[in-house]
Order: sequence, then C-alpha cells, then structure tokens
Amino acid sequence: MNRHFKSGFVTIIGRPNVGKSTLMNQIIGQKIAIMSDKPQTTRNRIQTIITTEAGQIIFIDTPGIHKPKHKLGEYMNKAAQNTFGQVDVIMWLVEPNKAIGKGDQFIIEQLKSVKTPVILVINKVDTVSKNDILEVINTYKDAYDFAEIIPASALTGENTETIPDILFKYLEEGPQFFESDMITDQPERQLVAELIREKALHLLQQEIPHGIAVVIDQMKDRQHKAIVDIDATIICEKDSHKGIIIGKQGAMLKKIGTEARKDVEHLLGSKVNMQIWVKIKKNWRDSDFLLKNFGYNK
Ligand code: GDP
Ligand code: MG
Ligand code: K
Repeated sequence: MNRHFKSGFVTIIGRPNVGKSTLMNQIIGQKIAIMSDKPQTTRNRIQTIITTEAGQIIFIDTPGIHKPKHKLGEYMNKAAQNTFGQVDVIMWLVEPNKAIGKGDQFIIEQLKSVKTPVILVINKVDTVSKNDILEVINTYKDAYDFAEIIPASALTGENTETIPDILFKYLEEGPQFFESDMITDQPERQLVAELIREKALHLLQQEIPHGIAVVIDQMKDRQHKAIVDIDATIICEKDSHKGIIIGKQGAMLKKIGTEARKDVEHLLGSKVNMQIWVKIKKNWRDSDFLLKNFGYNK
C-alpha cells in the first residue's frame, strides 16, 4: 500500500435529476443502484466507495436540503447541516443554468455556515455551448467561494475521470476503511437478496439439497416514479436444480418472484418490478471469492 494513502468522506448534494446517480455510476465505472432521492432517511448512508492507488473515498448520502416549509423540513435541514460538518468534502451538483434558482440560492446560504470545502460540479455541460459554460462558471464563482468548479457531463463522461483526483486533493492521509473490492455498502440490497432466498427455500422445500445463493444484479429507482426495478439471480449448483427452481413453464420461479416481491415492496415502501434469473455455478460454496461476492463472509 502507498505510504501516503488518503481517505475520507464526501457527500454529494444536488436536486433530483441533476445527475447524481449517473455521475456515481460513471465514477465507479459500472452500474449499481445507489441514490434514492427519497429524503426520508436522516441517517448517513454509505453509497459508494472507490479505492485507488491514491486512497479511498467514501461517498455518503445527505438528507435532502431545501427551503423548509414545515417542521420536518427544518429537521431534515438540521440533519443535512450536521452531515456537512462531519464530511471532508461536499460535492454539489448543479445544472448549467445561467441564473441561480431560488432552491440553489438557498443551498448557497446553507453552505456559507460550513467550513468544509465545497466542490461544485456543473453537470450536463453536453447540453450547452462552451460560452454558456463560462457564463455559468462565472455566475457561481461570484455567488460562493468554491474550492473547485468542475464542468462535467456524467452522461458522456466528459471530465468525470478527473473528479477522484480532485477530491483526493482535499483529503488527508488516513486508513483504508473498507476492502478495495467493495464498492458499496447497501444493507437494503442484502436484505432484498435474503428475502428472495428465504421465499425460494420455503417454496422449494427440501428439493435443493445444497441450497442456493441470491445476488442482486441491479436495484434502481425509476425516474419520476415510485417504482424500484430489481434484477436478481438465483445461483444453484446443478442443472437439475435449475430445472426445479424454474419449474414447469416457469411456474415455480414465478411463484418465488411474486411472494418475494410482496415482501420487498413492504421493505422498501415502494412498488417493485422484479426480474429473477437462475444460473448454475458449480461448487460455489467452496469458493471464497464467490462467497464474498454473495455477502456470506461475515
Ligand atoms: P439524480 O436524480 O440526481 O440521481 O439524477 P440521475 O442520475 O438519475 O439523472 C437524471 C437524468 O438526467 C437522467 O435521465 C440522466 O440520463 C440525465 N443526465 C445525467 N447526467 C447527465 C449529463 O451529464 N448530460 C445529460 N444530457 N443528461 C444527464
Ligand atoms: Mg438518483
Ligand atoms: K424514483
């Protein structure tokens, strides 16, 4: 390990649809479900972890910050303020609008009371001209003393690869908190996998002697809709087991899916669209790598 390994916590803020999830997916280089824009959680949640030669960055969720209309809003803002003071860097995503809107103005006011460096990412620059980008940069420069201003496109990847290095500039030497191969700590995903496994085992009764594992391939909030799309894979050891799990014309798999979906909807408090596949992996239970992958190494 590098002697000057750095580590720290970064929170990403920004209005819904500004591109937070897209940017995170771009930064870690693969698709995983990360941010839900439901502001209901007041606890900080780890969303994504990146580990490079330079160090480790842990991205955490901040409860929504907005102009409070009621007590709950005030409470959420306090929680957000609290997070701002605890992280090492705040990364704020905005759209390339030439005028700063009321909501963003409010965020600027909140940021004025924190000492944490704020990095502004002007996202979606693919949608505007170079001249417009300069104008937007100047507008924000005048409004707040940002540590950095990064024009980027989470969609095309323009300028996104520079972001980790820029963040490391603001982090200090520190321990590696998580294993290098860990990109997210999402208890929700594990719970969902466990629910599917439980339903499957229950419905299959004793028919699969060596058990199964369940992997959540994707879990994603659908844009503008209260629906979560989930892709899951049931992993078994033998062809014959695969046949049993799928059942006649897919009847068993359908049953597993229906039952699991009900519980998962209850767990997530949202409608769920779930697709389940079945795959064979011989001797998966003997493989350390796979076990780890399936979250069984506790
Ligand atoms: P979030 O709500 O902040 O997490 O936003 P999402 O990442 O879900 O993105 C919202 C929408 O904006 C999606 O349709 C994305 O494809 C789109 N989007 C995100 N980043 C960019 C970008 O850099 N350029 C363009 N043109 N669209 C983007
Ligand atoms: Mg999102
Ligand atoms: K949604």
